[in-house]
Amino acid sequence: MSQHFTQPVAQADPLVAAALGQEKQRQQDQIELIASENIVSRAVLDALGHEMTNKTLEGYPGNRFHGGGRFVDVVETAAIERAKAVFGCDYANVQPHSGSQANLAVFFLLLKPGDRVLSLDLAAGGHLSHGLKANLSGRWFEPFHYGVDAESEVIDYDALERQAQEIRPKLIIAGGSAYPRQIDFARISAIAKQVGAWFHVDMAHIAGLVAGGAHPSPFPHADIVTCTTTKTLRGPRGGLILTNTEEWFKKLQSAVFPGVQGSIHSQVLAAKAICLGEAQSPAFREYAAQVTANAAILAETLQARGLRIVSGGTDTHLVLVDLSPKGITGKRAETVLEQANITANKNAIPQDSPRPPEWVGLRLGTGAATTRGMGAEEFVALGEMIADLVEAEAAQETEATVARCRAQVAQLCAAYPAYPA
Ligand code: DSN
Repeated sequence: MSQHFTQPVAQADPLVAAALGQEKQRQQDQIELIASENIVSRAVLDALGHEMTNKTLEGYPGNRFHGGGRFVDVVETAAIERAKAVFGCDYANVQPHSGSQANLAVFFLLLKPGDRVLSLDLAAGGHLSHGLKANLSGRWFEPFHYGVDAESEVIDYDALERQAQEIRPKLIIAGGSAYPRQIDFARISAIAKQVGAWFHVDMAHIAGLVAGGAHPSPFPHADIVTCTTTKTLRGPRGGLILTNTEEWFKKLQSAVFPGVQGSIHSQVLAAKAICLGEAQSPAFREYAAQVTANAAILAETLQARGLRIVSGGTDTHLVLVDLSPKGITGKRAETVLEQANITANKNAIPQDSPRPPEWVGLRLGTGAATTRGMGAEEFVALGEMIADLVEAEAAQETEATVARCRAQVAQLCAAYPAYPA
């Protein structure tokens, strides 16, 4: 009998099985501080590995282009209803395969090629799908970017207003990948209305904080909201589009399918439904509050050790460190942290070099380690270790510090396991 239906990956493909096993072990052995990552529940993992992956469907629940979709209809409908309940909005499309796909669908819905878009500058924390020249959004539309105040490193709303009045964009976007402060959604919405622009919030990074009540919601200020279901929302890789605007909804459905996507990822819709169900629980609210508390403690600890924190702190899960006073790049810090089994990433900071190897920012996020159960005490310890490692790297004397931190990280990982072996 063919082993197609029975053979586990360990026998079917030893090379891939080894990498899968090693990745699982890496996640157990390293403390994850990449701000866009998290650790999903066993239930989400189960859905992602489910036979539902075999099902091809286009269209929407009750109106598909293929037969046999009744059980996928159940999970897609659950995901839609839960997304609406979690984020307090009237309409949700849960099909985008990623946050970038969700943003592309919004562009397709609202803009014509060549229309002007005003979004947060990448170095100030924006996202490449908001009009980077190398991205389709920047190639086919006309992007302009607003930035942060040079002193406070918080969005300069007065400058944004002047810029919007001057360029009259069709769309203003708020949100991104590395902005650590709360965004004044009401203020940007007022600016958008003043200049006749639509207001789009990409809350990819903070969606879990919004869901858990640890960050203000972009509703009712935004016309349209996108997010990923990864990151602080702690679900599978994928995107959501949310709105209260009834007259757009039919067009939005068409903008996603067949506008920018074909068939759905059925098993991912099941995982999205699960994570959105989890986000409605009291435990999720506690998690979201702990994520922001941990980020504040981490920022304070690093500051007390003499590291400069961009904007002077954080209101979210995200802490951005400026390493320029220490004379090292983000890449060097990322590398020495990884030697000690702490994972983070180099990042641009406001006014940074356009060349990634020269970036002087280090981006840290608290979602994944908070999910493992780490709290204030552990984040103080992590802050101390990061400061020690940065100092050691700056002094080019890393061996002893890396060995000590590695041992301390091993203890933390043993105390807060990710998944059972
Ligand atoms: N936008 C990238 C990040 O924030 O790391 C991936 O989601």
